[in-house]
Amino acid sequence: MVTTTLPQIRHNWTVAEIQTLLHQPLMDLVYEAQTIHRQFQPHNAIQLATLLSVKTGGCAENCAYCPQSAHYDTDVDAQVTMPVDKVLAVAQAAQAKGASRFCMGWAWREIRDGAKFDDMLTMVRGVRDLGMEACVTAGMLTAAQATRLAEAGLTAYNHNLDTSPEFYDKIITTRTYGERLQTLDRVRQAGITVCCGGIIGMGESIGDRARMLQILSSLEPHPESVPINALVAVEGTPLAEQIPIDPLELVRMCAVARITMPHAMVRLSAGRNNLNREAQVLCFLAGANSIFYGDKLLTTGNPEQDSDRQLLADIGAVPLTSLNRGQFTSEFS
Ligand code: SAM
Ligand code: DTB
Ligand code: SF4
Repeated sequence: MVTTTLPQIRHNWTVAEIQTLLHQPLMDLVYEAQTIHRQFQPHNAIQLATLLSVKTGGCAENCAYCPQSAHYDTDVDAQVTMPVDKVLAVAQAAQAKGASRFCMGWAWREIRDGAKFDDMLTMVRGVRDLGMEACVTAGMLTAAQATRLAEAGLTAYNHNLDTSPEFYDKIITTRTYGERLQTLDRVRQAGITVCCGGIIGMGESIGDRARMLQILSSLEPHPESVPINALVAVEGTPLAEQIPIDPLELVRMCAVARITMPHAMVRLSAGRNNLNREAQVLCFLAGANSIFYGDKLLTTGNPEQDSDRQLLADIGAVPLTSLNRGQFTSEFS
C-alpha cells in the first residue's frame, strides 16, 4: 500500500483561483486533474447511467435551453406521464444492458402532492429493488416531499444550478437562483445525495463558469454528482442559434470540477453527440467518470449504446457500479 498525504477537500475556492485553473495550459490542467482523480476515484472505470423522461414537455418554466418549456415552440409536445410498469420495464432493460444508475425526469416546475407523486415514489422503490441507483429530477420540492423520496430509497436528486447567478436571468426568469439553492438544501437535509451541475455553451463567459464551479465547490459537503452538460441547441428555443463549444472547453470544465470536488462523480452529460471518441477520452482523462448511456437523453439524441460499450472496451475501462467500486480503488488507498 502506498501512503501519501491526500490533498485537502476545500470549500473555499475563489472565483479567481478557479478562473486561473480554467485558463491553465491544457496539458498541465489535465495532468493535475488526473493526479487528483487517481487519488480519490477508481480509475479506468466509468459509470453508465440511463435517463428516461417520465413526463415530457409542457413545462411552466422558461429555461432558454430547454425544448420542454411550454414557452417555446419546439418539436417536443407535452405528453402524458408514463405509467409505473413501463418505467420499471425501461429500468430493467437498462440494467440488462449494463447501466447501474437510472435517472428519471419530470418536466415540472415543482413536485405536487398527489397520485403522480405517489407513482414517482413507487418508481423509486422499484428501481432500488432492482439494485440500481435511482435519481430523480422534477423541479422544486418541499422538505416533506424530500423526506418521502428519501424514505422511498432515492439515491440522488438532480437539480442543476446551470450557470452563474450573474448570468442566470439571461437564461431563466421564472424562478430564482435562491430557489434552486433552497431545493438543494432540502435534498441534502433529507439525506438524499445531491446531483448538481450546469451547462456550458449558452453564451456565458469563462468567469460565469468559474463562478458556477465556485458555488458548487462551496457547498458542504460537495455534491456527490456533478453533471457537466454542453448545450444541445434545439430549434425553437431561444438558444437554437448558439455556436457549439469547442470540445476542449468541456475537457477544461471536467478537469476543474474534478480538481475542486475530488470525491464527486463528474458526469460527461448532454452534448456527447458533438464529441468524437478522442474528445470524450480527454474528458475521462480530465476526471469525468460517468456518461449517460442510451440512444436518447430526455428528448434529444445521445450516442448508441453499442458504440459506448465499444469505446469503454477500446480504452480498457469497465462500467463502474456501486457494487464493484471497491475493486477499482484509487492508487493511494
Ligand atoms: N424540470 C427539472 C429541472 O429543471 O430541474 C428537471 C428536468 S431538466 C430537463 C434537467 C436539466 O437538463 C436542466 O437543469 C439542464 O441543466 C439540462 N438540460 C435541459 N435541456 C438541455 C439542453 N438543451 N442542453 C443541455 N442541457 C440541458
Ligand atoms: C443533466 O444535467 N443532464 C441530463 C440530466 N441531468 C437530467 C438532461 C440533459 C437533457 C438534454 C436535453 C434533452 O434531451 O431534452
Ligand atoms: Fe422545465 Fe426543467 Fe426544462 Fe426548465 S429545464 S423548462 S424546469 S423541464
